[in-house]
Amino acid sequence: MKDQDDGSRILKAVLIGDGAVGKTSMRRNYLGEDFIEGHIATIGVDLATKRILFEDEVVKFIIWDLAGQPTFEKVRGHYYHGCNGIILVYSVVDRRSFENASKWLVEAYRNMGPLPPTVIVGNKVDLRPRTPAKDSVTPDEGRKFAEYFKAKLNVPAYFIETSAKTGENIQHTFTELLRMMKLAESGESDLFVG
Ligand code: G3D
Ligand code: MG
Repeated sequence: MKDQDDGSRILKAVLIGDGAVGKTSMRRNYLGEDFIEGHIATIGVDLATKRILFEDEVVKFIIWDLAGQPTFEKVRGHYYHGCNGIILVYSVVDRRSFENASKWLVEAYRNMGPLPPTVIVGNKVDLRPRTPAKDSVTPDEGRKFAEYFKAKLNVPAYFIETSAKTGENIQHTFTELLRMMKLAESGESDLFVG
């Protein structure tokens, strides 16, 4: 899709995952201070947009940030439409958010059909050393989930662990998603897990 003002390419991504896993923090860390933000309070949906320079091209990048409350599922469905990419976030120190990750993908699939490129993110890695092993999610578990999902739904998927607190791998997460979204748009999409 093209922007009507300046003809630049528009890429839309949606951030999904349980509440408090760090979706808003990741987006803010990635975009820095200089972005336009909107909030639809009634349904808890945030929207941020920024023009970025990616691979020598100005791209209007729109990030939808869907609230985690299951009650809003019907309304949320609307926001999946037309999305070019998904960032699914769980917290590596909240096993429940990892167990719910597949539910989020099922919801996305229900609303979009075949899924666009997806980055699966285990956030809050800075807290793992202080968390009992039984409560935390290992990189191996995350990677296996991403591999399973990629094979089952035939989706370009990439797995990464981040910290929105320290900034570890945040730029990389969004850059990888942009790269996959551009590839998918030009029909050259490959299937891989990082
Ligand atoms: P959400 O948008 O997914 O609901 P938020 O999550 O971005 O609002 O983050 C929820 C809480 O987790 C916030 O703490 C935020 O600061 C914290 N958080 C997010 N990412 C990280 C991370 O990588 N490491 C650590 N240590 N904390 C993180 P508060 O206290 O503001 O509720
Ligand atoms: Mg949020």
